[in-house]
Amino acid sequence: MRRMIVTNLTRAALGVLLAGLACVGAAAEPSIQIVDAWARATPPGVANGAVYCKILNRGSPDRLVGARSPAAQGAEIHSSASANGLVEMRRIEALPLGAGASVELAPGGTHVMLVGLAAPLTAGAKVELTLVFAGAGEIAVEVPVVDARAPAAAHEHEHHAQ
Ligand SMILES: [Cu+2]
Repeated sequence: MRRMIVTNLTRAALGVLLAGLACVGAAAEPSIQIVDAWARATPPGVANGAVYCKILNRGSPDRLVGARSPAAQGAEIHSSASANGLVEMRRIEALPLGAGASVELAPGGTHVMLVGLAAPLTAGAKVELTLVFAGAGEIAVEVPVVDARAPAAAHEHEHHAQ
């Protein structure tokens, strides 16, 4: 009987110790960091929006494999390439992130496309976005909406021919 109590106490102590270790682990710096995120403001009636950011990978090689946002029906990873003066976009399944790499999602290049916006993206508002990585898991970011029409004319033209 006495021996059983001791065992239980030991278990409890071990549990506290493990909980402490778990906390230390959670406080460690994440291997993936999202910085300088922004979304382009969209005029009324436009179905899609684009999000840009920098992804810093301080850990081992990883991949961005998906995204989602409550602001849109879907979120896709797109790459862009210029050919004969036209910017063409296509959906990619994954964006590789080498060890120690810094990858920039920028107008005219790779971006996260918000497909089927619930409402126009208004400058000054914020969009919640969750990026899904194969290794690092899910990372949520708050993305400020910025009015920046000029640099992305080609990109928007591709989506919304007028
Ligand atoms: Cu796109």
